[in-house]
Amino acid sequence: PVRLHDGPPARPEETAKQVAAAFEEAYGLQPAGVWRAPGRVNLIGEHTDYNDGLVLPMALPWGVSLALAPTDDGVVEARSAQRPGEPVRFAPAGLDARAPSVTGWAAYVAGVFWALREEGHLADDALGARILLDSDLPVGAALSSSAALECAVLLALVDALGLSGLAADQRAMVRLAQSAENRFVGAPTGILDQSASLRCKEGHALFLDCRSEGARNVPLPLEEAGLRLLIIDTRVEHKHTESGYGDRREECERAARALGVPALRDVEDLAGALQRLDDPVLRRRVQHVVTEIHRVNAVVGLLRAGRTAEIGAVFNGSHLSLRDQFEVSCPELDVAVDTAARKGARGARMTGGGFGGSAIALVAEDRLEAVCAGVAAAFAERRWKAPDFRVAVPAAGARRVDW
Ligand code: GAF
Repeated sequence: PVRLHDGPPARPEETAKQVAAAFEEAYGLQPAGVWRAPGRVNLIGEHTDYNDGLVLPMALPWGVSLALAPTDDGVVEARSAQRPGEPVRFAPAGLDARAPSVTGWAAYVAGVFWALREEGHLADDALGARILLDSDLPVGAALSSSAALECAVLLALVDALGLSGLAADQRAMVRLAQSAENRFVGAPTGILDQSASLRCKEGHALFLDCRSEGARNVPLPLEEAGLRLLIIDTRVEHKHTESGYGDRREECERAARALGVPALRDVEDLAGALQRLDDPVLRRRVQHVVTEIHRVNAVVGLLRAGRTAEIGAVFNGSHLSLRDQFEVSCPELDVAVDTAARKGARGARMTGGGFGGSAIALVAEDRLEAVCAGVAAAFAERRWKAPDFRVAVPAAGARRVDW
């Protein structure tokens, strides 16, 4: 039998207690608190966020837990349980986005300090911090480990420093975390991941309009419908800083300019728009974005009507569109999706940016074992790395965790 990844995730309170103890041991002082920000899967609405479109993510029970204490020595020292013996130090007042001196995982930490200073929230040059973090999210699996890290740092600072204006404004928090990623780390992402990490609710998906930033928490009663949401991590690492993601974004912007609309969200007559574009590549990109936005509305409609199992068919359509029109899938994602469907999943699709990472499959409880076994066998036949399986439930957004 195929074993699911490590069983259920650790209880956040248990993790918080361990992270606080590790913090005290590393720094010899008490943290001001422990905060936790989750990763996400996007149920539908892929590559629509930077086209001002609609998305429907849910937060995962896996995430980044982080202990923090502010200091007045002007230095941030950060440690990660995943990189023992590698503390990173930087002075927030000396950070420069044009000449980044902090790289790797710590760039996401530094990016948040940089963005807070840039927006005028951290004027004091003497402000520093001690940070210790622990993550149970795989890196490069398209489950949003970077946004979870940014959001954990941001929420911890907002809370520990009493930045009440920001604390009361989730949209501003999202934009700040996005600016850390876009302008400091250099990955041109939209607002999907940070919104999911900060704004999701337990038991719900987040129906987000990326233009107005208005959002609703939509109930997602998977278990009640006898369904499981399976995450298949292909273990092909994806990165947003590499060219594919930026190229797609640029193609969408070019198509919107050619069509004379502010964003592809504004294309009303798809057939007419396709006729007006000469470039077949741009036609494919537009076809995906416009139909994907319709698919988000379709899934929300089905959920509201209590027809939960039927969202699987819409997942299948989304995957084909991402594979053939937007061209961001890869052989491992295609095999995971096709095999899941053949073994009885109600639907499956790649999730996140693509070019590797994870697929999601909606599976009836009694087909779970067969789907996992089928996908594992299909990967083994091709001599690919064994995929990693997790069953996800819609979890809470970022919060302080007391124990
Ligand atoms: C990545 C990005 F970070 C998101 O902003 C979004 O564009 C997604 O890819 C594709 O839907 O996760």
